[in-house]
Amino acid sequence: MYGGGYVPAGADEPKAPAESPELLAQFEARIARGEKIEPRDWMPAAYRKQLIRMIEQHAHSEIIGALPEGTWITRAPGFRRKLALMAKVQDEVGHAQLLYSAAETLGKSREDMLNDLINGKSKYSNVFNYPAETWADVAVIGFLIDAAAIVNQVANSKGSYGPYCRALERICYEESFHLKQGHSVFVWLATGTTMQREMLQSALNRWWEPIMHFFGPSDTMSQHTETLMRWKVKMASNDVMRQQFLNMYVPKIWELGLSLPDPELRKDETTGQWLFTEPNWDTFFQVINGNGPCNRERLAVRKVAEERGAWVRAALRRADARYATPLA
Ligand code: BYC
Repeated sequence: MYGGGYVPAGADEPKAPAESPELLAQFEARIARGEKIEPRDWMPAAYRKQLIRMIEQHAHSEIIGALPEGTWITRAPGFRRKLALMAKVQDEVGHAQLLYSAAETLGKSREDMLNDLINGKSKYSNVFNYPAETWADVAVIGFLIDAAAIVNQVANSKGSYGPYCRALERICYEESFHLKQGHSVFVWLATGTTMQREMLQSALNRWWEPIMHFFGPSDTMSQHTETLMRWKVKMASNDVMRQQFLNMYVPKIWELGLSLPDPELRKDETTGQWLFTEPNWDTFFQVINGNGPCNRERLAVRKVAEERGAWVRAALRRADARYATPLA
């Protein structure tokens, strides 16, 4: 359903027709009609390349994203919280599985994707380059980062590439559980002792700018939005998604008596748009290009995991299996 990247050796693989204006027009007409593009359908090389880039980054974000919360499993306050967090972190790794399978249908092997992650060639979400300093960070990640991801994923699950959309639909079901888990911890701390509230407020202050960055650079700076929206890979621009998030979640934060570290943040009732201080985009580009507080540590952990797991992968590999060659 999601994958299908492997084909038996010697399978018949017809050569894809070269790109032509007619094929491109037919492809774009299918997208305009709302049809899903499937792995063996003709697609322009640029569509394939963009999808690989985006799905691969998304998959990496899930496995790297398991790390900050993962560090709190052993320290969760109580058995119920520990069980829920363990299940949540495990789900995130499962999401990576779904997404790597979806990206494999486009012709890039999982091994190449993981190598590109470890050697720093591929990006992953900015937010996972920050430490989870306290238990309140787990609340902020589970509530607000999962909420931000849901805004992005619900929209893009209506997109054009079948395997990615189906993976996103399933991921969203699980993310709604994650959001409940995060919200429960968040409300517990917000309505707890003074010390708990202060810990939550401090986590919120630290995470706010990374969360604003999460949706990507503002539309005037975004490189890929125009192409990706034309081909319905992205169903809304970075700014539109950021606005949706602010609209849905700022009131929920304020109603708990918490503040956000942006004096300009307010809804303009005449336009319905949220006004906010533009986050520092230099910081964002530093972080996504390897210079955030935890980038080196995150990749080092992944590298060790890859090295230690090599014998398991070797034991499971079928000698006659190979990756499908892309059809376009
Ligand atoms: N972080 O042209 P733009 C989760 C890069 S995990 C890092 O606007 P695009 C969870 C961008 O790649 C869910 N890099 O890009 C897991 C591009 O660089 P390259 C994570 C970013 O693609 C565990 C450059 O900036 N969600 O929920 O049109 C625990 C220019 O940007 C970011 C996804 O991965 C960023 N935030 O739009 C808890 C969603 N933003 O590639 C929770 C899938 C931008 O040219 N991805 N860049 O070198 C997307 O929807 C889109 O790729 C983005 C960016 C909206 C993020």
